[in-house]
Amino acid sequence: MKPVISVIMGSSSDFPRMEKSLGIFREFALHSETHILSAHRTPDAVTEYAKLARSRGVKVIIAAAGSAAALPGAIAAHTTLPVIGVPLVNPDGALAGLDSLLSMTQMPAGIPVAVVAASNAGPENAALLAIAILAIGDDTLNEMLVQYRQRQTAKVLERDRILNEKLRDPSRGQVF
Ligand code: AIR
Repeated sequence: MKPVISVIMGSSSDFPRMEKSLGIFREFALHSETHILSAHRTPDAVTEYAKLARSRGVKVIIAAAGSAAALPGAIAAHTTLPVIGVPLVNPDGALAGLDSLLSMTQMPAGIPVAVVAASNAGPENAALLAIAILAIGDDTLNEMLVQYRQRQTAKVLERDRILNEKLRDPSRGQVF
């Protein structure tokens, strides 16, 4: 089966955080492909990948990088596919993720990159946004997204119930 979603990351050091996206795709039974490609260290490979992705059947590209995170923009420059940037924190960096966030959100007019949260929520939200894009033309996938949100809502309401139960108990210890 051809992968419809692609997850590209700038370094193998990004993988532990991007694994979350892959887990979401497994949950939705979506076929994705994953590569390590760097806008600066492997510029020709990034260009080649971006140019061929659409003809290979890819529909959405997630591009994650830390520091001088040119990867989503470099990919977007060579494809009309939607590109979702995930700004990561480089633990060896000095700017705590502000560098990658600004790199991804300052694209020039004409070459858009959608950027998700600059936090631990980023990889999950990138996957969910990619799925939402695919779900525009796929009712089954959309139903799975609706159910994902329903489970999430139920979890929060359950936490609320537990919280209030504990708050009513004067002998309570730590609430959460
Ligand atoms: N990076 C790699 N090529 C260009 C950039 N901006 C990013 C990686 C990673 C960070 O630099 O995405 O988040 C540090 O990479 P490494 O390989 O030194 O651990």
